Amino acid sequence: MREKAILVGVETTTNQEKFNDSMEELKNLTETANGEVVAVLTQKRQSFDQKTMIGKGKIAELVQLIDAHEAELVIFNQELSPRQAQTIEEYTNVRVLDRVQLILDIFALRARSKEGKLQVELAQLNYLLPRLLGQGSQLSRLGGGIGTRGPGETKLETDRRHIRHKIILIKKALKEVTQHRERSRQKRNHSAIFRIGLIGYTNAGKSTLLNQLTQTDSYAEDQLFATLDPLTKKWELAEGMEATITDTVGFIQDLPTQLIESFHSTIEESKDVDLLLHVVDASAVNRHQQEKTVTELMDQLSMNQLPLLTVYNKKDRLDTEFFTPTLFPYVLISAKNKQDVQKIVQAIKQQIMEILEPYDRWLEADQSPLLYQLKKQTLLISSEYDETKNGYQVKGFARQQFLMSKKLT
Ligand SMILES: Nc1nc2c(ncn2[C@@H]2O[C@H](COP(=O)(O)OP(=O)(O)OP(=O)(O)O)[C@@H](O)[C@H]2O)c(=O)[nH]1
Ligand SMILES: [Mg+2]
Repeated sequence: MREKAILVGVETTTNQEKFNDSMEELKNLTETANGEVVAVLTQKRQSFDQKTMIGKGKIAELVQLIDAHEAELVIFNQELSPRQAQTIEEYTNVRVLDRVQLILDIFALRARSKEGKLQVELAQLNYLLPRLLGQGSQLSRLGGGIGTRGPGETKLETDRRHIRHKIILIKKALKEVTQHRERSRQKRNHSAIFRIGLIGYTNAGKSTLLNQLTQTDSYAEDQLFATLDPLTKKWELAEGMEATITDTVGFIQDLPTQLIESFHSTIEESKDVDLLLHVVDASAVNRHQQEKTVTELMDQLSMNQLPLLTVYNKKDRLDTEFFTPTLFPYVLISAKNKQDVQKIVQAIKQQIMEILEPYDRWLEADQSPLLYQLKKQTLLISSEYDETKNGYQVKGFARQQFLMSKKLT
C-alpha cells in the first residue's frame, strides 16, 4: 500500500530558478519511497514563515487538502526546523517530513552493505539529534512508513544521551569497516589494474552502462538511488587489458550535508580511480542543472583533478540534431544500445592512451611470459612477430611504474 502524501513547496526569490525542477524531483523521490502524491501545494513568499514555513492561511488550506484526500503525510521541499515540524504537526495531525528526511528514508531502504547501513543510520541519528527538543511525541510515532524507516529505528531511544552514545558506537563500527576497506584498497593499489569510476546524477544510467560494459546484472531500476553501495566489477577490453569499473550512488540537488559527511568513505572510494566517467541523462529537462550539481559536488570533494570523460546517455530519447554538449570531452550514447557501447569503449581507450605512458619495445621470443603480462596489464596495441629476428615488436600504453618494474623504459 502506497502512503498518500501531499507535497508542499515555497517559492522565494532565492530559489525560483530551480523551483519547478526541485518540486518535480520531490515527487520522484516520494514515489521512490513508496509514496503516492495526491496533491501539491505551492506558495510564493518573500521569505519563509518562522513558525510554520507557509503561514497560517496556507496551513488552513493544507488541512483542507489533507481531509479531502485523506492524506497520511505531508512532505516539505524545504528543510524544517524541529519546532516548525512540530508546530505543523500540531495543526495537521499527520506526519510531517522534509526533503532531507525523505532522502534519508530512501537511503535506508536501499542500503545493502554493512557500511551503507551504518552510514545511513549515522546520518539519520545526526539529523535527529538536534531535533529532539524533549518532545516524546516525535519518536513515539516511529512505527512504520515513509520517514520512519532505518536500520536502527526500533532501537531509537527517546533520550539524547542514548542517541549520542549510539552515534559513538556507529562511528566506531564504521571505522572498522572503513579500515578494512582501506586495506583492500591498498591491496588493489599494488596491482597495476586500471580503475574507472562512474559518477553522475541519480537515474542517469550509470548502472545500466556498467551492465552493458561488463554484461552482468547489477541493480538497474527506474528509481532514484537504485545504487547506494559502491560496486566494483572487472572489465576486460578487447585487447585483453583488465580494468575495474566502480558504480556509485547517484548525486542529487541539495544533497543533505549530513549525508555527504556520512558517505564520505564511500565517496572517497570513487576518488581513487584513474578515469572518471560522468554519466549525464542527456534527455533530462533539467540536464544543465543536473550537470552543475554533479560538477559542483566534484569540486567540493576535490575530484576535479581526475581525468574525466562525459557520457551523454539516453540518446534514443533525444533529437540529436538539437543536442549541444556542455562538457568536454564527451560521447553521446544510449546505454541500452549495444553498438553505442562500442563507441564508449573507443572513447575510454582514447582516454587510457592519454593517461598512460606509451611504449614501443623489442621482446625476445623467450620473453613470452612478459608478453602475456603486457596483454593483461597494459593496453597492448600491437605485437608483431619477426621470424628472422625471432622476437616481437610490442607497442602499447602502460603505467610508468609498470614499465620501470619490467625494465621497459
Ligand atoms: N531510454 C533509455 N533509458 C535508459 C538508458 N540508460 C538507462 N536508462 C534507464 O534509466 C533508468 C535509470 O538507470 P540506472 O542505470 O538505474 O541509473 P543510475 O544512474 O544507476 O541511477 P542511481 O543508481 O539511482 O544513481 C532505468 O530505467 C534505465 O533502464 C538509455 O540509454 N535510454
Ligand atoms: Mg545505479
